Amino acid sequence: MLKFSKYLLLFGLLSSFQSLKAQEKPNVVFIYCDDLGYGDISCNGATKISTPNIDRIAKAGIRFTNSHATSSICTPSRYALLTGEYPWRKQGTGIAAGNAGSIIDENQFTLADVFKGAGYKTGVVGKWHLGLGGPNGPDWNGYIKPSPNDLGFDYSYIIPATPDRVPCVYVENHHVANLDPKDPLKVSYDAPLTDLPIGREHPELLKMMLSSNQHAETIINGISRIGYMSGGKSAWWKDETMADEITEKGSDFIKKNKDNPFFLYFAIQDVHVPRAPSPRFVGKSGLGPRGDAILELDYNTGKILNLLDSLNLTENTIVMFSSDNGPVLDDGYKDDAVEKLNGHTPGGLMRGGKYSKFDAGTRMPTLIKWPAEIKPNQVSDALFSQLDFFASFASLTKQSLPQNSAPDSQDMLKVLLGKSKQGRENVVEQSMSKGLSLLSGDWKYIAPSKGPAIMKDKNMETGILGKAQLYNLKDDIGETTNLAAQYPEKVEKMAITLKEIEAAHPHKN
Ligand code: NG6
Ligand code: CA
Repeated sequence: MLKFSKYLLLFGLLSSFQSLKAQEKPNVVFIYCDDLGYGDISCNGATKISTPNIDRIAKAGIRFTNSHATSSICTPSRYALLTGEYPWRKQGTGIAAGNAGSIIDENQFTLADVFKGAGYKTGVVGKWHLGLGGPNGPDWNGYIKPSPNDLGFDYSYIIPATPDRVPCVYVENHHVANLDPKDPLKVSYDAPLTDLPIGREHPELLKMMLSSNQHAETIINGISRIGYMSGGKSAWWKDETMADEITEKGSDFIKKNKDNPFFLYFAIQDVHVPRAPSPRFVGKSGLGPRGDAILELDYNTGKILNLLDSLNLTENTIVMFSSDNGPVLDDGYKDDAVEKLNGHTPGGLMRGGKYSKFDAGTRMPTLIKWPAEIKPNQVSDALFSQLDFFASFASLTKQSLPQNSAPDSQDMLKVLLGKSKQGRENVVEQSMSKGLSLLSGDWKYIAPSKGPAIMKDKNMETGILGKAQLYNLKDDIGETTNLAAQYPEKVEKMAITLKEIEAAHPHKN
């Protein structure tokens, strides 16, 4: 009997040792959406739209209420996420053209490298928007380098820039996917390439009408885009199947790697313009295509969660959910986003949105679950930045970081696991107009800057020009009352802190 229980004890010890081992290397799936606002999901208070699958993540883990992208636009936020460096430290991190060269240096240590160093298989599917190839951009018809595969990812299947920008093709690892060499792909952001119609000349060919001239160039799939392209027809994407295809590629990556630790950066394009979700969702939200795209996003989030369930991976997989910048309604296409809003508040209680200096621009929906380690149903108001995933995952996977890498990332592992609510002391927010703001404790300081960002959408103001602004977010989360004149010392102190942060780690290249 004694012998038997001894074995039992030994067995118990061994299995707990093994599970501890496994928990050092949980799988990580990071669902990073595009232009989704804090208030766009029902677990953050949306009442006009329901997102039950996204809410599953919140229920099973932590919902963060004060977590930030570094910027209110895409490229810099994604740069910061993958490098742990404030994007404004480096030149050329603004919204990237579709033929831009790689913004991340090939020898820069990335978030994917952290996981790779820990023995993970790493993959990115979805929107990249960080440039490809050398300084003159990629060779679309040849071997593309650097691609994400040169930046720490073992596998990539990406939209090179944005869905509203050419080229309208996917890049898989180092090549344009499904390209027929007999029909080479040409891309230009300067000169029109003459053989394909362009939106501003052929509105009769458009299935999505334009609300401004920003997408008035090459028409692909009845939608005109930013930039010119021609050729490569066999490789063209179809907007209506894009989310399904990305989800399928992500699912394939998970299935293929189910027996080893993996990191999947699942950068789904919803709910960026052009909003052309699958017909399955059209008309279903009652809020027009933007709402329908949110339903599509929720559905595909559910697909990923269900896949993890069916593969028995849920327990030891971290699922994180966030967005690259705040919401925008009318962003150049007539898609009823304003007309059918129906009282929905994409930015939650915050003011502003995409491009903006106000908090809806960078305060992001942020959810995390990891059943093996994180207790369900938590809400955390800790100040967190997407910069911090880098150092936190290095800490989780016990990786030390090379010198000068991820200079702005802080180890917030305890916060991410719900074991502490002691977040950052401060975070810097960047707007489209490159204006910087500092959030610290209850206070937000917006530095005077030349501004303004382009903003035609009257519901999403961009900021006040030329003057310092100070808001107490505890009393005034909607940033309605500028207290700068009332607290000049606070303004001065925060301005100095911001300058100090700016000067702290010059970009090294
Ligand atoms: C802007 C585009 C907008 C969108 C955005 C990128 C104009 C006037 N506007 O410059 O349509 O493409 O860039 O969005 O061209 S983001 O989410 O990738 O930052
Ligand atoms: Ca975006």
